[in-house]
Amino acid sequence: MNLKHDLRAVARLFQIYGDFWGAEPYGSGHINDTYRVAFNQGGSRVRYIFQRINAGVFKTPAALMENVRRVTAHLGEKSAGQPDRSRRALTLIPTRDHQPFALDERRNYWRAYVFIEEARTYDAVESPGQAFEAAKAFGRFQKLLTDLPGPRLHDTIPDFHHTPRRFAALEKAVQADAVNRARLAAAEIEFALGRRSLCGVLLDARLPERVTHNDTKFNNVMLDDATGEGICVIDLDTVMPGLALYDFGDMVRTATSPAREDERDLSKVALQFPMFEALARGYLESAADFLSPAEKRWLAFSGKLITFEIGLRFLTDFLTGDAYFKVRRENHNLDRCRTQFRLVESIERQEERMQQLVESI
Ligand code: ADP
Ligand code: GN1
Ligand code: MG
Repeated sequence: MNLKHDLRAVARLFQIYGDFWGAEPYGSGHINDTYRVAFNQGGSRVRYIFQRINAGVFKTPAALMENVRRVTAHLGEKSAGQPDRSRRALTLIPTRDHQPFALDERRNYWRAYVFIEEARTYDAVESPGQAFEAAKAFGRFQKLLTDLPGPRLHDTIPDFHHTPRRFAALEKAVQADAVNRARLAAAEIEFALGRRSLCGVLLDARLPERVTHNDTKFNNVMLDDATGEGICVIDLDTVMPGLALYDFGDMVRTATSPAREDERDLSKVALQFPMFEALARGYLESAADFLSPAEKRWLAFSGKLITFEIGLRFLTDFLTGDAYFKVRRENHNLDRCRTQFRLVESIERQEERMQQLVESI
């Protein structure tokens, strides 16, 4: 296979023994370049995940990797002694000079992880059972990090979930209309601009800062093939100080509708109440004892806010020429925006019932 990068050369930078076997692009993330890389170690095939960190998105990769190193070490300690320890937290492979990341000749930043076998991610949720397991895993992730020793983690992307600033960025993109696409998105622009009042609600609610994941989309948790358990939370680039509700909100965004994020048939996009119920129950099973009453009060709302926020980001990226999210077809970011806004509408119709459910748990 013809790869963009020389993975064999990259592999030599890490403390991995045995013979390079092969590498292939892997996963469907929007940000980094991910490869599955195999080695022959004593006659067995052993696999790793290699990732080139997107330096356009992450301006301080060394600080980011410092966060990842601290967080994975802490989670690893917490699962010490458990049977499947190396499948329950990401394990970083150090470089030959004992660093958590390597720089190649072209100044690309690379990291390597132990490959988690017999588990997988899903781009769309298939059952309430999956939603429950994913939410329980993300809740546990937050809980295990409540006692992460100091100092405060780095902000890998400042204001990542600052919805009012995301809204302002959209307004600016609409005004500039740099690639002449506003005419293709008139309805979506109107939808967004009409909901300004949503943006500041959580910021005004005076909720506690916690260590949060900030990108808890459904395909960022691995489900065990045999048991279905949410065995490992992955994609730790945005683990940083944040609100617990950002994480719950992103679960609602990605694990209540069975449609893919870029589905073009919008009739498939809707919040399915049993999925929401499973998420709320799964999340609260691990997080209820550390969440404050105020955080619980805004759980149902957070889904609408984060869905709206990511919709704003897709729309902004569409209007500015797809500089941020990877796209694979024409109008891809507009399609993604449309599913988000359709889901916001679906949530608006069910909000009261969602709120009642959360209060009853
Ligand atoms: P991105 O930031 O681009 O979304 P991810 O870290 O989520 O990148 O990785 C992309 C995909 O690679 C994931 O959805 C998952 O399927 C797979 N993956 C990532 N890390 C591992 C791992 N340690 N073991 C097995 N699969 C992994
Ligand atoms: C990106 O890396 P990935 O694909 O898991 C993005 C998230 C968005 C998501 C939308 C660092 O997540 O914030 O919610 O796409 N990550 C970053 O699918 O911007
Ligand atoms: Mg991902």
